[in-house]
Amino acid sequence: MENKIALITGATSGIGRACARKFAKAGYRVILTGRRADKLAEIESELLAEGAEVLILIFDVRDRNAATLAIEGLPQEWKEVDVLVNNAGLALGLEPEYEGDYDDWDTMIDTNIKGLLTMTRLVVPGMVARERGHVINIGSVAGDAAYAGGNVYCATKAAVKTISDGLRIDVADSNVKVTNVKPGLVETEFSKVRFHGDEQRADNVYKGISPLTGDDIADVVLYAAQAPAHVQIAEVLVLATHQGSGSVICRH
Ligand code: NDP
Ligand code: 8X3
Repeated sequence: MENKIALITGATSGIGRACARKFAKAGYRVILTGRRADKLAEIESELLAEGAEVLILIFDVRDRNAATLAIEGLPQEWKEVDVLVNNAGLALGLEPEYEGDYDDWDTMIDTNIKGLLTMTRLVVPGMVARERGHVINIGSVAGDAAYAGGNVYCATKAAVKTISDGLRIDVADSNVKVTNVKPGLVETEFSKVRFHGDEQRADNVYKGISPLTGDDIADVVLYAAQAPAHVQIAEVLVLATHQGSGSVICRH
């Protein structure tokens, strides 16, 4: 049998890029998506040099037509996706809800909720028809409880939890599995994006604590993907050791 195929959204950086490396190393053929063509080309060359099979797709998950064209246009030998890692996502801003930015809200909702749903809608029918597959959504500790300034971002990740639970119920009569991986503080481009490029402010988020890395989360994602056929890892919360919850972080 051919090696399994993993489709990872948001593979240009952070958790998605780490998943791309781990899945490729584990022998998966990887389909990597994102908006930044240069970053995708970089990771593609790196993985090709290591002998992996890689296909890159450049599109914005908010653009339903582009996503549809990309998935429906997959070459025949790449169509049977075994694992969909719905990772593409972001936070924008940390303002109180009553001072939030309308555009930031739209971007988070359109990416983290609607983009994830679009990818699920495009890929899961094939999984159900083939009687095999696994959707691994990257949720967050932020979806468990709101924290100061987290409001809309936290709501999008709470939605990821509910959407994961809903899908798990809807595919329970098939062999398709659904996992929601909920990381805590992971040092990636996440905070730089959240603070609109303010590196100093982004660095402060990880001061005085050993944060998780993209690799730490990729290990969990791969573990869930490789669990035996009868084992469905439904949800995993992964925190840094000195993090008690979304809002309790002990800095030394
Ligand atoms: P990064 O900013 O490093 O990576 C985000 C990835 O998402 C990039 O590859 C980016 O690619 C992609 N992306 C963002 N918007 C879009 C879009 N509209 N269309 C396609 N791709 C998009 O952050 P992380 O790796 O930390 O974040 C990955 C996921 O993990 C997110 O869902 C985030 O909410 C979640 N998470 C992160 C935590 C953290 O502390 N870092 C903790 C908990 C959850 P490009 O810009 O090239 O399109
Ligand atoms: C990302 C983790 O705590 O910054 O979802 O929201 S947090």
